[in-house]
Amino acid sequence: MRPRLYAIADAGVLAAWGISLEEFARGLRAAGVGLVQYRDKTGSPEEVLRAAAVLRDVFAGTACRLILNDRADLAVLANFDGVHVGQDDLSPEDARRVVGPAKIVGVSTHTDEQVRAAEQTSADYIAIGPVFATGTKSNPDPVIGLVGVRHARALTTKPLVAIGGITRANARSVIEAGADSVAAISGLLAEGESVEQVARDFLELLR
Ligand code: TZP
Ligand code: MG
Repeated sequence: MRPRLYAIADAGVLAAWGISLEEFARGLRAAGVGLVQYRDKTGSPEEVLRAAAVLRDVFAGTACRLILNDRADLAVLANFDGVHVGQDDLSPEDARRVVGPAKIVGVSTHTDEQVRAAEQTSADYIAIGPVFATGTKSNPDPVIGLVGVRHARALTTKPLVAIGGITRANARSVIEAGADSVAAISGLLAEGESVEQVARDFLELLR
């Protein structure tokens, strides 16, 4: 299954918007989002586990898969469905050793070379980006554009997730460039609109 929308709940972004994780997650759930990542670049391990438990509760009884950013060990402890590693985290193979064969391992890539390398691993999906300029990531890699998505598509048959600056306005073009899914962080937040409505819009325009 390759869900079209990969919603990322980023602790820092939610704090900046003054939205609780629970409220955000309830919006995603109401919209029927099928894949959610929790990303916290500053929290302690126990804080991350507490947040993970909130997500587990909100999505209980749904088929939504929950992925933890960076930390394979905490993904297991939180009973999440998988882990997402970047180029500076555990390698996909080491993450796989921690989470086991049944869980999802995703890996971030930023260049053709990294996509080629990720293709040779047991990663279940490959994320490529930043597609567009993003204010969410500190020290982002160079923007790859839709042409970078097309390159990545040609280099892997694994599910391809595009990330970075993706909004409702450009999401369709990213899928047309060959991505299976679009990941969105700040693109899910819009002044005066509910998370549920924005997520519903994404799902509708990506159908
Ligand atoms: N990896 C590449 S860009 C990015 C990550 C984690 C941040 C994307 O955030 P946004 O708000 O969807 O542009
Ligand atoms: Mg990481």
